[in-house]
Amino acid sequence: MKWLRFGLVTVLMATLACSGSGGSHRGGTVVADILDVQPSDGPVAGGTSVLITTQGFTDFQSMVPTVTFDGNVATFVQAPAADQIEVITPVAAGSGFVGVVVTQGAVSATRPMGFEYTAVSCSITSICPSGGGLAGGEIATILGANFVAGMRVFFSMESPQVTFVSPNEIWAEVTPSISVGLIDVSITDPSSVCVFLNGWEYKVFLQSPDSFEPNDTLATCFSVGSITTGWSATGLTIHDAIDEDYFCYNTLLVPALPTVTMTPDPNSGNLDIELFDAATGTFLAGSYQPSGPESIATPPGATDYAVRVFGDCGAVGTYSLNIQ
Ligand SMILES: [Ca+2]
Ligand SMILES: [Ca+2]
Ligand SMILES: [Ca+2]
Repeated sequence: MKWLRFGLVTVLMATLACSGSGGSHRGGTVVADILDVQPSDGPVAGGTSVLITTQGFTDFQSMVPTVTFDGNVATFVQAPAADQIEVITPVAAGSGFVGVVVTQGAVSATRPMGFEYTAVSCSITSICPSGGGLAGGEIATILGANFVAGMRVFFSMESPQVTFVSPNEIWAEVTPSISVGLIDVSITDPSSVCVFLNGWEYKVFLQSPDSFEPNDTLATCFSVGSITTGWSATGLTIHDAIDEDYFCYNTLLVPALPTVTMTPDPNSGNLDIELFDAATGTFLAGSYQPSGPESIATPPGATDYAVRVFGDCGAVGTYSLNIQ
């Protein structure tokens, strides 16, 4: 190719020298060529800034050409030199090599296989929350890599509302389902599909508000009083994605500082706990196991404490609480 191109340039220069004008015709045929496309590859989603170097065209700075990739028009950015043009690649139908064509009036040059669209597969690393009711409607935050605008998201069906936030984050409305259980969540674009196995769980929520509500803030915590012989309750619920349960206790008269243990029912979502100084609101400690019980030993330094129970990422569930 190098020799071929050198030869073509030589012919062109010879032609120019012979004609003695700015015309670039040889034997009635327009001699124009694409000498270089840099970079020569980019993702199927388009958006790659490409510098194209040519020969045999009229000054691009005075007459902007049209550039196509596989017939799709690229977005003009600038003509940094008379024989160079910078464009943004359009979206491709799929991966593979495509022809690049520069057209300026009646003059045109083609570089077959001048650009390769590469399939960059997306990946999903987490979905938050990780489950919800059969009615759907939650806006799930999907984190991962290589997301592009226009991607389609599938839960039980295709999500009707998808928001591209960044190459690492997409928001998507969860679709309804007629059956409970784990499903795979997938994201597709024209070039690839990425799947998050068991990415979403449809559940039947049986939780209803417990008898200690409302206790969603430190100020409205349910006070269990002084922990002299311990305190416990069962059948407590984080009944929806925004429920939080605060329980306050006092240690002024206790012989030893108690340990707070929250035990979720086996079918509950991931529940966590945090401990605060109830008088100042200062965060003291948190316990965030991915499943199972959470436990925090009350640290010294305060007399009024508050434990906060909440669902990770909107999780719900039934739990018991023991302060002893
Ligand atoms: Ca509750
Ligand atoms: Ca509550
Ligand atoms: Ca947990």
